[in-house]
Amino acid sequence: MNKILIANRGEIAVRIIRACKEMNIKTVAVYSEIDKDAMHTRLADETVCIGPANSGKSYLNFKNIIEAANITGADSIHPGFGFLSENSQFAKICEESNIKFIGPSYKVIELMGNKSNAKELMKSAGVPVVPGSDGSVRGIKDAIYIAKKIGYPVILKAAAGGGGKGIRVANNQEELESNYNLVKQEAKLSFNDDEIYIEKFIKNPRHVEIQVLADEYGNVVHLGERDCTVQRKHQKVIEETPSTAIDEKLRNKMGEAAIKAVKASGYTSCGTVEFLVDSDKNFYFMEMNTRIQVEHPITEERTGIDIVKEQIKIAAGEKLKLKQKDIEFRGCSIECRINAENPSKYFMPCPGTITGLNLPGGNGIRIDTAIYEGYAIPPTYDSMIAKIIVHGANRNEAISKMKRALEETVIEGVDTNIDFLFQIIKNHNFIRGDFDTSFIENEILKKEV
Ligand code: MV4
Repeated sequence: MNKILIANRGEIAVRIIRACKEMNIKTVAVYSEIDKDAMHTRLADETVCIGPANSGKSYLNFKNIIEAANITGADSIHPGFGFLSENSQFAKICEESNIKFIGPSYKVIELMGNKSNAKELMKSAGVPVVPGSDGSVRGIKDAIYIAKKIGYPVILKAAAGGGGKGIRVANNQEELESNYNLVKQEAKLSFNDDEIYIEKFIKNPRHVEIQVLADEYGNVVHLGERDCTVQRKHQKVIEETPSTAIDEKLRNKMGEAAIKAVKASGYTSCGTVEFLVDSDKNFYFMEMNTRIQVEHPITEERTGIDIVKEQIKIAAGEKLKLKQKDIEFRGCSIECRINAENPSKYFMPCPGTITGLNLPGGNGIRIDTAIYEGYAIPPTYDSMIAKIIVHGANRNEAISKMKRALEETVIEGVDTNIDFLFQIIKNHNFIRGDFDTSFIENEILKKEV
């Protein structure tokens, strides 16, 4: 690999450019008209404007991105996360254009994109799944029959969904009958695919995911878990590793299940296997994310492994040098996502120019960001502007570091969620590791202000 085009923006584009520089790989940034002065545009060796601010016409524009790769002689494309990262059609077009897509094959992206098919495959591979329909539901009668068998409450999910879009809970048959059509309509509208599946609703679960690396020769390792239970409206807010919900024994079991999932699907590249963990410590496969994720740095801090470099080496056809027994898990790492938004106004995004900036530093603190003083955060893209990642010998130390880091942080000119993050970090139940997916709604938002 000689030259990588990064088909993304913001902190992940910067993260990838940095990995390339350390590997002596040339970089091409693509940017929309509004991102002319963005950090990723400034850091890359070459830049190509791929269209107007609207991401449909720029960061999602297949034709312009492929053309940018051809013009600059880039031999590969890193999609980052979001945008084209899980678009199997784009991955296919890269392959047909003789450009290496840095990620799994388009066939695996397609397979995992249908959550119902992915679940069936996992079930047959012996990975634990939530009881529910065998594949998709055939009709309302089928749904009622399955719900009776597994017992209420049940959850209806769009097969093409994921990450929280197109899901609804039904507590009884009446709710099932009304929600069935609603989810089908939502699925049709959002994904142009009205396939849905049904499963037992797990109350107050934890979201625990396993990071994996798989090369093109069948070598697979897992890099432990991330606990992403602290979310608001399906947006992760704080992630940590290790999870306070699992112990060494469960980590090994979930790691082995994740490796099984990877091998059963022929997955290559870095990826994440998402599980729900219930209050009795049972775990169930949810979905697989076929990309590098926002929260990958906490795994890097805890294992000392550069996941983006590993991902690039795998795409270049190298063999994984890492062996499972050599992977060590050290201390605790926590990430806070800083968003330009106003928590007291329903978390409304707050774009604007950064007039003053002081980012934290010192022992055990890492900042992944693409902002700088004077930078104008455009209103066009998502509001996440920085990630604070801490690493400490244990969870208490990591929490202390995060408190200090949040206190040191000054971002002027736009509203941010820094005070909101601080409320979570100092919350008694958070400190005790006692929370589930309802934590922000029930413990933070109901009680304060
Ligand atoms: C569930 C569930 C309970 N039971 N499935 C939400 C997004 C998607 N990734 C899966 N989701 C859920 N699936 C069963 N069978 C609860 C959720 C869920 C959730 C999961 C992880 C983190 C936060 C969540 C918030 C609400 C619901």
